[in-house]
Amino acid sequence: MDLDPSKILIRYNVQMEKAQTPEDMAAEKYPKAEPAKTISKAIFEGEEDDVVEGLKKAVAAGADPIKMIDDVLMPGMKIVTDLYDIGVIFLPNVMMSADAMLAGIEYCKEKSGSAPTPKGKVVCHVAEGDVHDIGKTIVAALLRAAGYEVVDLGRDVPVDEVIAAVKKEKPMMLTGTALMTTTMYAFKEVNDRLLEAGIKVPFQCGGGAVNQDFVVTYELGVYGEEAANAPQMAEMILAGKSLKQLKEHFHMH
Ligand code: B12
Repeated sequence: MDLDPSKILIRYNVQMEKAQTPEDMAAEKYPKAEPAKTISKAIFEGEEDDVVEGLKKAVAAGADPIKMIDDVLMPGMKIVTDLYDIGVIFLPNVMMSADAMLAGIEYCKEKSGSAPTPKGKVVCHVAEGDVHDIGKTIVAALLRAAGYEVVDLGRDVPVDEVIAAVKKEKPMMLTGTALMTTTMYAFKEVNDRLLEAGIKVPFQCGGGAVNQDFVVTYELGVYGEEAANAPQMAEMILAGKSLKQLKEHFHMH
């Protein structure tokens, strides 16, 4: 019998993966419609100018710049992080893509023209010890775009600084971002210190490391899965919803 074992002992899925370049794999994930396709490709390639150029054309053709953040820029960035997660591309690629996406967000913010009187004040920060600030930057951008004044404390913010800022600014809401399982515990400390000071501000927490199971362990915490949940929660606070109602809305039971 002239059987060739190399033809039998093949995992076709592995062979497929090897034959594809990262560019091919990204191309398969791009949305089919324009301008999302061109802009997603520009994000993947880290081409800031092309991202902004694509947005300019879309806005000139009547697209809502704020909707472009949610509908085009965020899904475009997700393609990049998904490919990073399965080991197809590496950190420098992610960083370049994030910069291109953030340039797009800046452009959309400028184009939207901010509301004359802010609807309320929100303090945003990244947990002490954590430098991952891309998600926080998106959260702050969406809040600003939705008409809120944002006091952005930046990344790796000591608990003391968060407490001092909340006392000074008296925000309607506080946000926290943590991407590492080691840094998210700072949120519990912030919670305890706020309660000690008698401040019951809703504290929405998100970021890669954070999940609902963790956030429910501290009283002021409300879990936020996506950046878009931040302006949604701010709207609910304006509408008079209590902390309990916010938790009921954002937490799966
Ligand atoms: C980019 C990146 C970096 C960049 C960060 C640059 C920057 N300016 O942010 C650099 C290169 C600096 C970096 C450094 C490190 N990193 Co890093 N990094 C990443 C990476 C690839 C992407 C993170 C990211 O930006 N995602 C995109 C953003 C948009 O997602 P996001 O923040 O989660 O935000 C989304 C939601 O969560 C939500 N959200 C976020 N915050 C909030 C808040 C509210 C209120 C709401 C409603 C929603 C919300 O909104 C966003 C969009 O919807 C991840 C891997 C991954 N795939 O996630 C690793 C990762 C986070 N890094 C990791 C590690 C370990 C490190 C280092 C320690 C590496 C090292 N040995 O030096 C250092 C950390 C240094 C430090 N002290 O912080 C680990 C963390 C592991 C863990 N679970 O603890 C990860 C998961 C990689 C891994 N798989 O191991 N990193």
